[in-house]
Amino acid sequence: MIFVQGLSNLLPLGRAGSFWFPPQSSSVAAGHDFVYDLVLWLCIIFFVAICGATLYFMVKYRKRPGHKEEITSTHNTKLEVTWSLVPLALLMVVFFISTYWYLEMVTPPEDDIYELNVTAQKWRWTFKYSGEPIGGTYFCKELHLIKGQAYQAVMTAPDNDVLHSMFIPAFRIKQDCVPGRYNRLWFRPIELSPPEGFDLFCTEYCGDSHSRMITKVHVYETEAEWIAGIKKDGDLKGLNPEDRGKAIHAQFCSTCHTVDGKAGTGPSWQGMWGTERKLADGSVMPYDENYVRKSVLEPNAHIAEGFAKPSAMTPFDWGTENELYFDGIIAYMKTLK
Ligand code: HEC
Ligand SMILES: [Cu+2]
Repeated sequence: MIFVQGLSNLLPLGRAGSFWFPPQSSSVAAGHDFVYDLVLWLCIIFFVAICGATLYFMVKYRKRPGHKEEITSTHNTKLEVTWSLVPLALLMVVFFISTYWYLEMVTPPEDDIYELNVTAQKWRWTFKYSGEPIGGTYFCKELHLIKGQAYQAVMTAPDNDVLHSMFIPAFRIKQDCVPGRYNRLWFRPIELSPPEGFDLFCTEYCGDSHSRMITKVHVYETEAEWIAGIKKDGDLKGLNPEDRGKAIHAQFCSTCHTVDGKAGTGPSWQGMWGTERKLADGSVMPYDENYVRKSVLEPNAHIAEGFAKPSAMTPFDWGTENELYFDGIIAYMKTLK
C-alpha cells in the first residue's frame, strides 16, 4: 500500500506541486517540472525494462538437465542500430526541451524588470530595495515581490566571505552568491505566497550556521501591499536608536555575537562598551565609537584577543544609510551593561 502511494507521488501533479516540489509559483516552474518528470520517467521505464528482461532471461535460460548451451551470436545489425538510434532520439528530445527551458531561465524578458540587490553573508540574506516607486533605500530580511512582475536579482557576497547559493523551491530557481563577484538571476512570480511566505534556502554549505540561513519570500497582489511589506521589514527610521540597534543586531549580527556574555563565533557585546579592548597583537584600544565602526567596516583592522586573522566577520556596509545603522548599533551596545 505504502509502495503504491509512493509510486503515485511520482506522477506529475501539475501546478499543485508533487511529492518532489511545492506548487509551481514562477513562470519557469512548469517547464522545469516537465523536464524533471520526463527524465525521471525515462529512467524509471528503462530501469524496469532492463532489470525485468535480465531477470526473465536468467530464469528462462538457466542451466538445467536436458538443455544444451546456445552458441553466442556475435552480431545483429538490426538490433544494434535500434539500440543506438532509439536512445539517441530520446536524448535529443531531452536535450532540446531542456535547452529551451534553460534559455527561458537565463534570458530576462524585455519588458520592464525591477532590479534588486541580494547579499549573502555568513549567515543571513539581505535584499536591498531602492529607487522608484519605493522612495528611499531599505535593507530587508525577506524577499518581497509583486505577482506577475519580472525581477532581476543582482547577487553577491562580501570579499572575504564564502560561497552561498539562493534557492527558492517554489520558483524552481537557484543561483550562487560568489564573494566579490556579481551574479544575476531573473524570475517572475505567478502565484501569491501563503501567509507565512515561500521558503528561501542557502544551498551551499557555508559553515556553522548554514542551517539558519533561511528566510521567506512574499508575493503580493498590489504595489501598495508590496511597498508596505518592504517598509515593515526594512524601515528602521521610525525606531528610537536603542530599538533600531536591537533590530540591526537581530538581523545582521546575532548569528555570531551574543548580548548576554555567552561565547559565539565572535565576542559577546555584553559589558564591552567603554572598556579597554585587548587585541590579538597585544595592543589595547578603547571600545568606543571609532573602534566599533572600524571593526564593522574593516573587521581585519583590529583583531580582538583570542581571535585569529583573517576575521570570521566580513565587512558590513549600508552605503548612504551607514550613519543610521552605526547610530543604532552604538546606542544599543551602550545599553548592554
Ligand atoms: C560571521 C560571524 C560574524 C558576524 C555576522 C558579525 N561578526 Fe562581528 N565579529 C566576529 C568575530 C569572529 C569577531 C572577532 C574578530 C575580530 O576582531 O574581527 C568580531 C568582532 C566584532 C567587533 C569587535 C568586538 C570586540 O569585542 O573587540 C565588533 C564591534 C563587531 N564584531 C561588530 C559586529 C556588528 C555590528 C555586526 C552586525 C552588523 C557583526 N559584528 C556581525 C564575527 C561576526
Ligand atoms: Cu550560506
